Amino acid sequence: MLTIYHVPGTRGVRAIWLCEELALPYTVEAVDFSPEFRASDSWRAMNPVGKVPVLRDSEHSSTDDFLMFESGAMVQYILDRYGNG
Ligand SMILES: N[C@@H](CCC(=O)N[C@@H](CS)C(=O)NCC(=O)O)C(=O)O
Repeated sequence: MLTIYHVPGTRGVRAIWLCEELALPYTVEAVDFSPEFRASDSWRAMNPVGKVPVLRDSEHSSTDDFLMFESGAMVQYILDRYGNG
């Protein structure tokens, strides 16, 4: 399952749009866009540069979830892994 940590009106819509186009199951988690939250250790562990979006792929491996940032890279990842050509 793909989870997109997103703030409405920001770049996370790129990954959301692609999931819709590919008819992939995904969920959207709302992120607190405040500078304080984005500076927090918990968020920096998910996105070291403190921005949004973040993508989680819980089916990347049998042991660990896969986390990534950079929306353009997310699009490429989703296409490579789930685009089916
Ligand atoms: N190149 C990054 C840019 C990420 C980015 O700048 N996100 C904006 C929202 S669209 C953000 O978090 N801005 C807050 C900030 O720059 O402090 C990507 O495409 O994911």
